[in-house]
Amino acid sequence: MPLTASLCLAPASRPPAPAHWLSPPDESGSGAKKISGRQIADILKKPLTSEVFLIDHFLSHEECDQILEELRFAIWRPSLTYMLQQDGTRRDVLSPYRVSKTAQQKWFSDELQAMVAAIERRFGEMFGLEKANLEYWQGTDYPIGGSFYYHLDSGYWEDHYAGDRILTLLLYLTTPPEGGGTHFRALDRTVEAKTGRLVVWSNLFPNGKCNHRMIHSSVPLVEGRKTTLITWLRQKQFRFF
Ligand SMILES: O=C(O)CCC(=O)C(=O)O
Repeated sequence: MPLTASLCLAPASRPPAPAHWLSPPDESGSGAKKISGRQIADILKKPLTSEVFLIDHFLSHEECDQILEELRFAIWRPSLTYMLQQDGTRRDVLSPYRVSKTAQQKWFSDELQAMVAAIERRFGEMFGLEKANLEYWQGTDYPIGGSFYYHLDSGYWEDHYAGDRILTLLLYLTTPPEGGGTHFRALDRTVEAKTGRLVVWSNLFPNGKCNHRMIHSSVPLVEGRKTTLITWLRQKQFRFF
């Protein structure tokens, strides 16, 4: 059953929260590779252009299952796209270019909040990134045929208090048998969606300007289920706790 079809706020029974979730990579058996973490840390020091990094098994299958279970209790809404309007402003609007549902972090359960906090600690340990500069997480769930047409994740927030999006950090929680990958048109590269895979890319040139070569899409889902967690690293502090 697709995730979005089985949402409820007060389930009769819910699994207990994992006691020790997301242990450090070396102990978890998740196979996360520190070497790749260093590569990502390098982007933060000196942004490389047109690079896409993968870390397979960043999350174990069990961790993904636990997140998926908790996402059932989030509130899902049709995904919005930040688009230029006729009056010259940009707004989040419903659009045929994006067919999916989104759960904003503010609607995550306490258990899921703890899980994403653990992921952020791992980002900190592996990549040395500043968690206060991360946007709030979003869960995304695509129906069969669902997709997100080619777009850029940066270039819209130069005047925002937190600046633009340096990095995109996308976690696939499922492995669709067909479709559902992420396609980088200018790089001629498709990243397949695989359970536990983290894909990270740099959106900006070293001078802070948008790198248009990072245009990408979520490829239409043909079979199975595609559910992801995504966040973005801003140039400056985004969250004030
Ligand atoms: O899920 C994907 O493959 C890409 C998602 C994406 O581009 C986005 O949410 O901005």
